Amino acid sequence: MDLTNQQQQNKQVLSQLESDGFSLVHRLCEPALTEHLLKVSREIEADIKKSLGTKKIGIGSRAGYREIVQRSPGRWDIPITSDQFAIDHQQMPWWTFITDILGQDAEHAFSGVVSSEPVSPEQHWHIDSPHEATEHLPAHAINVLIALTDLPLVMGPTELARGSHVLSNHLANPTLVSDQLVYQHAGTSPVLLVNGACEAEPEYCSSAMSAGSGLIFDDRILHRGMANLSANTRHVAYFSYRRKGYLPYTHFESPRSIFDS
Ligand SMILES: O=C(O)CCC(=O)C(=O)O
Repeated sequence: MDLTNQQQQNKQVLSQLESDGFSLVHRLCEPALTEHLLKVSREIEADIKKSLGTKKIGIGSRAGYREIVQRSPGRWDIPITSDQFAIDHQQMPWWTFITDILGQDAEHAFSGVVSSEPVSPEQHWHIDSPHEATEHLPAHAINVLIALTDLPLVMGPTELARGSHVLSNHLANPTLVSDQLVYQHAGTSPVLLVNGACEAEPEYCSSAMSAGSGLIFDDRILHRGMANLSANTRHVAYFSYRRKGYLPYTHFESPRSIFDS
């Protein structure tokens, strides 16, 4: 039986996710959906930043609040619930990728917007959660990152190290330290993953994205947000999903709220 174009494209995305750890899908979202996500993101971000006011906030999930984390200088992560976004995940154009990878009972873990201000620097390389076993298992969590506006290279899209979702296994490679992979650490880089081995350093991949494009990636891949060298804030919405039974614990770790008295 011949596969339709759509089926062929889906197959290619799944195969790239398995081999490279990521796939960039052009025009994943219709313009109306992209505009809606941008509008909600901007409104919620403005409210949260107003409530944050002059409260002290450091870098990283432990130094942030439940409602806002500064992932690196000038790069703000604001969680936004499905209700706030007013979306049904099963109706989203990426849902079939999620269930193909994580199973029909895949669960939404969290979502939000990452906004990097003009002149915010590039991040340190990091993964979003560590491997769970010595052998390479299928992904336990997948992220979908949607460009909410056109995102030329000068605005600093996400850069990924091709195939590093396999090489980042600290249980298989005793030279790797889990916390230094997950929590941004200046010494972490793609070459670290192959130190002492005869393998080539993973290729660095970053690409301009048009509004509505989606970057789908394995939570275990080494990646970083690039510097925003433009005059405008860069907004990307993210949607994270987990295999049923997997409990993410490294993403939002601060118990405090900006609304605490
Ligand atoms: O800003 C980006 O492109 C990626 C952000 C990220 O990976 C993070 O903050 O953990």
